[in-house]
Amino acid sequence: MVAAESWLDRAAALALHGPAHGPNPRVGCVIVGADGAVLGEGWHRGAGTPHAEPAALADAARRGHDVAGATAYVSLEPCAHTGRTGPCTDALTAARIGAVRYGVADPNPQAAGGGEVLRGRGIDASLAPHAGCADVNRRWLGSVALGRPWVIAKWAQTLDGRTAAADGTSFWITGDEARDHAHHVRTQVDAILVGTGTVRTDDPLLTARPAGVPDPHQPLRAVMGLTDTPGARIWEDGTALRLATRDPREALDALAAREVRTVVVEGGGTVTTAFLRAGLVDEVHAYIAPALLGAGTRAVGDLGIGTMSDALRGQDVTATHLGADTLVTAFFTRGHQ
Ligand code: AOF
Ligand code: ZN
Repeated sequence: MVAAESWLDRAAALALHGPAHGPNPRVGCVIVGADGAVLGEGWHRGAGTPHAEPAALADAARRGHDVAGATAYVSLEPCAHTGRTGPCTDALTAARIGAVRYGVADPNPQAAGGGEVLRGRGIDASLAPHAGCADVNRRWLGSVALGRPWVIAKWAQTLDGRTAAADGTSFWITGDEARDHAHHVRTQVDAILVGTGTVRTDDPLLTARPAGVPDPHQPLRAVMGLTDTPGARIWEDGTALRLATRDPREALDALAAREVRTVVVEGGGTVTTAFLRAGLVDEVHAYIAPALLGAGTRAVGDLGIGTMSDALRGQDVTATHLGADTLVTAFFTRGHQ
């Protein structure tokens, strides 16, 4: 008998097939028979589509397996609510599943409580805390816990922390690979936010074009600030959102109202600094080019920090070589697991 841990590893791996963007978490489910055989597997493909458990039950049915008495390993606690689809607790009960192990409790009050519902029906359901299952939904879990979109602050800088030269030029600090990576990140989030200053100086499109090809998922593009930017390319197709505020909290509220769970703040420095000052940055992506300018625009402005012990320090740091450049990522909000 393989330990629950390994089957939950499998559930977490299945979850990763789902989209990282969208209002729902990524969830995977594997149904295992008493003899340790996999009877069915499934994952959630995004809001409005079946949850992982019904997907795994359908897979077992397709394969001609009876799941009565089998164990379902799910990366997230089965939901007990009727949302865009029916309760997974009912689907598992109807299929006469014998036991359920889930790696993370569902923090969403609308859907939570499935474990207790199943136990009340005599099914051996329990939480088996699993770091891999939590990692899959780190941003989603953070967003639910914080009650606002998860904020990734992204910028490209020189080795000495400059995002533009003294004359304002900023194209291009980093090379193709780093820029392509940033496009890939855009495919995994719900929204991109910039300030009016960036629209004026860079006139960006802010679309997701990994490998130069427009992605099927295009994040919502939002511009915050009080300055008008008529004629900018971002307004051309009429889909970008104008947020007439300089307050990061207000901007996040407006995005949350549109079911945004993850947003990349792509500057400029004024907006990034405002988010940092407000304690509203959960993750930083700094693309660092081996270039020196000595003068020019700083990636981050004054944060009101006067002494080393007050520095904001990230955790779970990664460093990825992208051509001549390096992407450093770090989390600034503790995992809400
Ligand atoms: C599960 N299995 O595969 C997922 C769950 O209104 P809905 O139908 O879109 O439900 C979304 C909520 O259900 C979501 O916020 C989360 O709490 C839970 N997601 N639950 O049992 C799944 N994706
Ligand atoms: Zn469900």
